Amino acid sequence: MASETVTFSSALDVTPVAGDWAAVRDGKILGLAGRRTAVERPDPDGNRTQVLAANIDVVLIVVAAVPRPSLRAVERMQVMAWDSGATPVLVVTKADLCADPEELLDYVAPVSAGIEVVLSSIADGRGLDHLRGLIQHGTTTMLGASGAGKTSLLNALDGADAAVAAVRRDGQGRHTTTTRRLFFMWPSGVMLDIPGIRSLSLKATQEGIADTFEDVAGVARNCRFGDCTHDGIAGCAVAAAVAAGEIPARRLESWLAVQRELSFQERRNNPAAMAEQRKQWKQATKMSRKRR
Ligand SMILES: Nc1nc2c(ncn2[C@@H]2O[C@H](COP(=O)(O)OP(=O)(O)OP(=O)(O)O)[C@@H](O)[C@H]2O)c(=O)[nH]1
Ligand SMILES: [Mg+2]
Ligand SMILES: [Zn+2]
Repeated sequence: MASETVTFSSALDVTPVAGDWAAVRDGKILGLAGRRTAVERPDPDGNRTQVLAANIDVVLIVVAAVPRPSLRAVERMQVMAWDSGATPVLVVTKADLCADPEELLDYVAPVSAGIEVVLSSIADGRGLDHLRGLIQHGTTTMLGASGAGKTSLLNALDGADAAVAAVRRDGQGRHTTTTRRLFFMWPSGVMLDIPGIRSLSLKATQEGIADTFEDVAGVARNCRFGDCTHDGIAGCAVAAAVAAGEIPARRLESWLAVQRELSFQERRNNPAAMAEQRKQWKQATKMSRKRR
């Protein structure tokens, strides 16, 4: 793998990120190709977005089997992955540490309806061949908390010693991986190792949410009112499905939480909509005053 330090022209209107295709001459990036997909999240300041990786085909959502993975985290990383344009796969790794992997798969089933789930372990090798098959045709990146086992997975998946030696850093410490790096995998495929994600704040779209919450969104189309708030009012198909045990209650809560987050973002990014909302709130307050 060729590696060199390049600078980029301040005339570029987009900052190059890992995964970008760049035109380089004399150590300088002159231009970038348009991005096919982009894994994004809000900047820490919340106003802009940060592109974590570009041109990714597969996003492995990596969670450790032990301690029990956070379903909320899986849902959020899934929204991020769907929104990027890539295909998410849930990887439950460190399966060797788990006494009952089947039970664990049942546990994550409600949050992985439309995606593939792979149980893996670098200790006993399970799932690795299957993952090699998934990553061989394009570029893959991994999303997951620090310590989830992302870099270990990359090492285990790759047969080429050189790349392994170059990345093997399997200390117990937090944030072992601090930079983003592309690795050419053996026999084929490219993987981008990125540091664990600390914050689960989202830059979501309705589409990403609908893909992730396919079960809830599908049923919601049957609610009697188009603007149904799904909080138990008459004609709500989602509330009925929860009551009938067809949709877990936490799934509905999760879905409502990301919806709220999305509408907050939309208002923040759209001051006119924010003003409109304020007007509506004011009116509602006035009306409730009048009624009294
Ligand atoms: N028992 C067991 N331990 C594992 C497995 N995979 C990873 N580990 C251990 O988990 C720890 C963290 O692994 P890393 O691969 O560094 O985690 P990471 O997700 O890359 O973490 P950051 O780089 O900080 O984001 C290391 O001590 C690994 O040895 C596994 O399949 N089984
Ligand atoms: Mg790492
Ligand atoms: Zn409803």
